[in-house]
Amino acid sequence: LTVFCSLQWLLSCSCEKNNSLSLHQHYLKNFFNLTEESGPTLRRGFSSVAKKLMEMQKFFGLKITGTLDADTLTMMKKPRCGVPDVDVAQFTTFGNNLKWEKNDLTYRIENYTPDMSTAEVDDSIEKALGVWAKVTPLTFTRIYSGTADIMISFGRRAHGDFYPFDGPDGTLAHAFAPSPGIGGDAHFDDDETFTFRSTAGYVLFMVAAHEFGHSLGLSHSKDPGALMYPKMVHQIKLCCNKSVGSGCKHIFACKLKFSISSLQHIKICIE
Ligand SMILES: [Ca+2]
Ligand SMILES: [Zn+2]
Ligand SMILES: [Zn+2]
Repeated sequence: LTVFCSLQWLLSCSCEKNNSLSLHQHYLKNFFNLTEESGPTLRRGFSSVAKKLMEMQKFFGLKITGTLDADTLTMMKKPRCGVPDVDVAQFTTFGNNLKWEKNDLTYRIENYTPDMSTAEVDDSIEKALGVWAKVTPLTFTRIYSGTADIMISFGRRAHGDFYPFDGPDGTLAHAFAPSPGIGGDAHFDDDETFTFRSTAGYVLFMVAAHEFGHSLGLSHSKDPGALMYPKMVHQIKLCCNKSVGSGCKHIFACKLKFSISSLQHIKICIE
């Protein structure tokens, strides 16, 4: 499956096998704020690409080599959230601990994915917001017209902000930290296959629960078990495995248990 996903990812960004340089620079630019002027290696010390590689390797707990080794490349090819792992000024204000100045928030589902029934999407979104309602003083009220604090939509490629999606796999979704306008909004890449409960596709509930963490001002966690870890796909697998092991067919049929050291490191476990 990993191989298949990687291949898809490569194809979707039209990077050729011998063109891994642009692939990794693209990744570092998107998620670790590699800037355009990163040209040839500096006379002394590390190039900016090497520095960013080390930053990335540190974030994901890889061996810090500053070079594009196999483990690093494998990590780069995994499907993930589109929000950067480090604070990136131009990507509004992620990681700056922004929060809403009110506790009662509204959300609106603007459109639907053809992958699921509208009832399944509604339910997944409600449950995903419910995760946060359980562990914060926040409430989420659905509205059906006008502008909500959290506007939820599915789109593909260029979809009205400065962060176009990338086709199947790669980036699955992104969301904006609390602020007026686009702040709080969550966008899902409709070139993905989202699912309510099957293992074929990305479980919308899990992806949405992660994205809404950003909608509330949280940035990524380095803890691979945390809901806010940037590679969301692991947790889905973890939950599926656990649920199978405990004789519980599906996460929605199980009682969700939360463990929190801080909100950023919240974990959803199967009880
Ligand atoms: Ca994608
Ligand atoms: Zn994220
Ligand atoms: Zn977007």
